[in-house]
Amino acid sequence: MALLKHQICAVLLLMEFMLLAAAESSCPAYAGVPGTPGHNGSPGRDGRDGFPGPKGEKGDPGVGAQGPPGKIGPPGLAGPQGHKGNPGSGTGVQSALVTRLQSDVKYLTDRLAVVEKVLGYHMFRKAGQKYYVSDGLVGDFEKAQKFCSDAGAKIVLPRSEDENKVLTSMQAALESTYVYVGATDRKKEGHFVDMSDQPLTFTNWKEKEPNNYDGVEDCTVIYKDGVWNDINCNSEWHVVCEL
Ligand SMILES: [Ca+2]
Ligand SMILES: [Ca+2]
Repeated sequence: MALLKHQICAVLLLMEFMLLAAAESSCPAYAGVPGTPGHNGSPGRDGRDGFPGPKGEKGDPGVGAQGPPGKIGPPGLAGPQGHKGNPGSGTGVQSALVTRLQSDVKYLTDRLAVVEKVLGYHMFRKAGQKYYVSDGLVGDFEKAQKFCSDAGAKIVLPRSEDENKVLTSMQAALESTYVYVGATDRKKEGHFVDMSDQPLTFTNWKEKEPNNYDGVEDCTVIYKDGVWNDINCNSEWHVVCEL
């Protein structure tokens, strides 16, 4: 009996609760009479700092006058020694290189001009830095001198044993008994000089030559065997020039 009483009470309480919930959600509310405004409250505490704002625009340059220079400061301490630098490439090195290249170009240009001239002759031989050239011309010493001078050259004159051998081989190719050599003693008997009136630095006189035979031998020729002989300048022999 007591149990039934408790169950009935629980059901009644549940129904009351459901009626109250339904009333909260579906019954219209009625506004009461507005009350009087309250007094202002006390100021709140300071808030936290805000985030930084965006960066402003760059300002105009100042117009103030430049102040006087300051005093020279004390010398600083010497720093540690630096690493070894790369090879320099300054204007001094470049200038020296340009000068060297210009010199090389001039040398090659001059040599090329000589070689081109040499190629215009019937026969030529290289003797050191010189070239011996011939067109097979035969004439007296004056004619030989003019022929070579007109070619911008001089009558051949060996300056060493090697050059003398080159001329000898060329003489054999020309099938010539004699070839004029650019040495004379026309200005001073017995004193042979080259075509620039300079003393000879190399000679290859045949034994007992120069002998100025009959007192008329002031010019020079080279034999097939390479030895030299003074001879009459009016006799005609092969002409070889040197460039
Ligand atoms: Ca003589
Ligand atoms: Ca002689």
